[in-house]
Amino acid sequence: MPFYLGFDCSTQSLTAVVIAHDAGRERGIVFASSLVFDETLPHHGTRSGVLPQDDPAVAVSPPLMWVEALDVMMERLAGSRLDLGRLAAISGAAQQHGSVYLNRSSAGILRELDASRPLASQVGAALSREVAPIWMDSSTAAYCAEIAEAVGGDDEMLGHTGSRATERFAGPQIRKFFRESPAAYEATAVIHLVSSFCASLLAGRHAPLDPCDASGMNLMDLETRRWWPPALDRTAPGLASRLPAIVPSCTAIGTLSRYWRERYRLPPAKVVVWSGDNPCSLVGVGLVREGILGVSLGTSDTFFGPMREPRVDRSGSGHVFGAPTGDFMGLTCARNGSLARDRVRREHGLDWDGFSRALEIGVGGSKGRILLPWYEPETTPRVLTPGVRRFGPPAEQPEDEVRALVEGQMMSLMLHSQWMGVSADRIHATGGAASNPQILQVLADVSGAEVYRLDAAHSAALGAALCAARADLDPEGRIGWDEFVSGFAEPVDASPIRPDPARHALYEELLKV
Ligand code: XUL
Repeated sequence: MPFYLGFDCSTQSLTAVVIAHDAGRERGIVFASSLVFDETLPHHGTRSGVLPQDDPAVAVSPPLMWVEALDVMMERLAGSRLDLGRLAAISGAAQQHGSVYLNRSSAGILRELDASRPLASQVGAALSREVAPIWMDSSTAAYCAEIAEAVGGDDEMLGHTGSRATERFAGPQIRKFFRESPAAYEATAVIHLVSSFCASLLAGRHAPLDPCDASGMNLMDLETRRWWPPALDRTAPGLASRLPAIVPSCTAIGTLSRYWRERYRLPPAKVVVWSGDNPCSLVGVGLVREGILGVSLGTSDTFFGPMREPRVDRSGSGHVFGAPTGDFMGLTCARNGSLARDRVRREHGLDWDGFSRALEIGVGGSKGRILLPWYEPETTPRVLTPGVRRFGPPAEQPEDEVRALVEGQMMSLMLHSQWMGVSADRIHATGGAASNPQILQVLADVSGAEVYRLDAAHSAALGAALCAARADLDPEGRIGWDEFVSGFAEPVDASPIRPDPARHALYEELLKV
């Protein structure tokens, strides 16, 4: 049976997952390994994968760290007991929005990589910028405003690209580079996202982007899945000739270059276009048709799901990206997730068991109390002045406050995801707080959907491995995605958490409030 390799080059680590898949019933994960950049490659000087800066708004990482990590991970794979002769295709996911800048020698350097020398010692000479701005950067507000105004306003940008001009997106980052380092921009021949940069290293030539990751740049037209000329022109001169092509997701774009075949005795496996981590996670947690939504309950809470049509969030806080299935995905992120749950828990002197008990004994609907926990400025809805907002009668017991908080969070997530126009009968929940059944019960009651818990530890890398398999086994897409991912993205518990109809009716009323 063939093997498929998926990487996930995230902010803090590189993960590799190998699956066995032949489109039949026998399938599964046969290898998984992660390396944490700060620990394995400390000489790059990163903290949590990011280079320390004086200006807190600036977030950059060294691309050579990702290059070296790929080399180390391939060595690990080659040293494993896996029969890598069976490796048929490779793809990957990467943190979205980060941009990598390469010079005119880069095409030759990628083509001529010498298998006797480490990758990073050769690729350094291909960069026109030593650092890559990443998704945590928030230093481009002025450039976002310039670009938005020049294309005809935020609504125009939103309507075409799926997001308003967004600080962490690659387009505004590119404009900042062009305006602040014009000579270095001039010396730049190709601008990659982290995903297409990594794919280029594997294929030994400049790789294209897929529409999912390209939609996180404020440069691609969602309808046509092509670069949107007005945005290119207003972002930086000569940008069209510096961007990679866009090809459909799960497309084979070449074969593993001589460097990898000679250095690690790997076969000439197909290299499949890489994508962003969120789109790959969508596949990795089984969200392959409209009607299933995902909720990731972590430091921040994220609501995401497939959409057949590219509907956009006119309020400007949600994003629409492409999905690897060829559809679209909506994503809404609330910053005050576990952060707020932890604050309320500590304020009432509760441990997590106590927090769960409080949720259990509290009354559904909290007797009309609603708590909006904006301890930090909030992205969804946009709240610039932080502070907790309370409505209804004052809390008498800790459980009043705990329930009002979790209900407020879940109602807010539902309300601010309505723009996706997706009615979900099923929610796949992931993230640390998804191990708490009482929180998931509130989610089920508020949404009216059945909630399944999924283990998403390696979901992006798994999604990428599934895309690699898809490109090799079923490039025409004859097998339904549901069937293609079954056996991989399966719920942890056999039975879901079901909504209570009476409580759901109550929340429908409260949502109006
Ligand atoms: C999504 C986003 C992050 C990065 C992190 O818009 O900025 O989720 O993809 O990896």
